[in-house]
Amino acid sequence: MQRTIHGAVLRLVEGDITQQEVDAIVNAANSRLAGGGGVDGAVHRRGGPAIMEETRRKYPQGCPTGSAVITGAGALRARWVIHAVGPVYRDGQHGEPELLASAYRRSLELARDHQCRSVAFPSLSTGAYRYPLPEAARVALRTVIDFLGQRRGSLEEVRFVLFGREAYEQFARALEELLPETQA
Ligand code: AR6
Repeated sequence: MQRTIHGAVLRLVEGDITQQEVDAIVNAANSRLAGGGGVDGAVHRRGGPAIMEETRRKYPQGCPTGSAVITGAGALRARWVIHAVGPVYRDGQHGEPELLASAYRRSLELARDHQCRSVAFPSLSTGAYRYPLPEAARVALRTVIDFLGQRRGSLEEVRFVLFGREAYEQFARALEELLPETQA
């Protein structure tokens, strides 16, 4: 499924973020940038030790929740890895939507600032951090749509790589609500 926003493509695919051939992939990191499971585990396993070495060297203080940092991509097909830190979901009343939107926005800014034409995101915070998928999908898509609408810069494609059919369907439903096909 895809939509065009001010000439840029917003695309939803089902798949594995580490296999994407894009300028930058986004990692679902933690604020210590310490590595972990899920996307983070896959990124460091497939990308090799160079990514963690660079992360430790450049960002020894870690990265606050709602922000992101960038490194090279080691053995991955992408050129860059953007390590984004989404919020741990509690009840939705502790600033989670704002922090999640901010993690996406900062990642998009980093991609643009590094002249990326394409960037691929996983669904941040919806695994170990337990953000409910339908709500997370709405926040994620709205943030990307706003960004592409306002200040696209170099970006020609923003891709969401959803892990499994269910995640894909949730994102597809949210995108259809936000940008119905007839208006796209
Ligand atoms: N490609 C795309 N999506 C994936 C992949 C993959 N290879 N693997 C999992 N997902 P998570 P979080 C989906 O837990 O919730 C780590 O330990 C998954 O189904 O990776 O932001 C970090 O170190 C889910 O929908 O990230 C942090 O401590 C989504 O990606 C913490 O987990 C995000 O799941 C971050 O938690």
